[in-house]
Amino acid sequence: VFEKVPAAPADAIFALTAAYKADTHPNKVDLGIGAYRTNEGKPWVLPVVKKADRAMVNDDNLDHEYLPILGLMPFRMAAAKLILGANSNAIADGRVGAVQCISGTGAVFTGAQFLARHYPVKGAECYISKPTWANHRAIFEGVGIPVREYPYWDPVTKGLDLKGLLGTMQTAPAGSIFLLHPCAHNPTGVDPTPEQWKQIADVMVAKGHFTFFDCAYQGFASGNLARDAFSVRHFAERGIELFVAQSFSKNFGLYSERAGNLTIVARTPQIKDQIESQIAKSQRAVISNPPAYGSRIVNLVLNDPQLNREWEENLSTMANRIIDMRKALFDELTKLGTPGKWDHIVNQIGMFSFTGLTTAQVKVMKDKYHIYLTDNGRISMAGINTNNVKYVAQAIDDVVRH
Ligand code: PLP
Ligand code: TYF
Repeated sequence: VFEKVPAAPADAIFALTAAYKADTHPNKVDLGIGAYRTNEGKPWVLPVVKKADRAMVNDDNLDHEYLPILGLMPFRMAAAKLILGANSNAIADGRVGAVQCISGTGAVFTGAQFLARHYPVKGAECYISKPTWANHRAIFEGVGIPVREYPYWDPVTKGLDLKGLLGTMQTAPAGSIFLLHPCAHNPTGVDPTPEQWKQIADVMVAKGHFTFFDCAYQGFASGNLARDAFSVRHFAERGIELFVAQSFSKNFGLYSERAGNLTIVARTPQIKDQIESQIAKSQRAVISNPPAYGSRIVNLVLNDPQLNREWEENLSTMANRIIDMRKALFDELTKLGTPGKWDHIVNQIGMFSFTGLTTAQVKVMKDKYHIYLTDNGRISMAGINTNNVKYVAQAIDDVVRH
């Protein structure tokens, strides 16, 4: 019955990982998928996660019963507090909801599906940054919300196109949905400054747009949880209703455990309850109830002051290694006198750097040097280490000169 079904293209990022793994060249480098690596190029189980893991194994009170439909209650509350801050007025008012989801991807989907069913602005479209994480378009279109783009990356300055962004926000029909990255923008590594966030919030309020944050890198960007949450907290303090999708893949290194949360800041406690009840109804039909393992680890760490401190140290380890590698790559390019300006490598933030390399140059990086990065010139900084930074810089130098 399915012979007419056309084959879908493979996911570009996961295909890149597969190509890297299949490559037998001794100097190969994986700068593709956004996953943290140690200086030895290995995945890292955070020491604090190991500790929480051991505590769980020895806890005879834990079992494998189903979680509630909306997930593990203390995890949901801790996640909301993490992003909004312990002193959040919205939390004190009782108008913050939270839903445990299948990691950040599931949280974006859950929020998008709710909007598709209940957002009251007829024909509202979702604006995503140009460029953005490829899944954003797929998720919103998948639930039937048309997608448009707002300018974000300025190829000339290799920084933020604030004028373009604000201009599109101004001209978009009132009540549009805007998907924003609160920190460590994927793929560009370019974030608005606090002052720029205030300007963005001004326009969002003036136009009555709906704010949907997708936060996949809290603590991972700067090593500081509050600094990375500035945008979300600023919007919430101004009384803006919003959704925040939270992923614990990167900041806890829990990629495959799918620990995530959708935090909901509603206008009143009653509206919060209405939203949660509808999401519970939808969630029941998609996953019935979320998985326990990753959320239990996050919950243990967030609700224990000592473990929480250790987690922040682990976050600093990751953030600082990446910041060091930005500097190292920049220094090597400077030493080589590579044509062009490269300070964006150190100015960008988070997991990625948007190098400005063209698709043709990326192909040479792959074919000649066995260095794997996405076609848009994005490199995962976590793939760079003291052993390969010279090699990567020499390859960039070569492709830029030819
Ligand atoms: N949103 C952005 C911008 C991301 O970069 C990612 C992945 O890295 C995610 C969401 C979701 O990831 P996950 O589903 O693993 O939490
Ligand atoms: O952009 C990246 O590399 C990360 C990892 O479906 C990722 O965000 C990529 C694709 C995907 C899930 C995670």
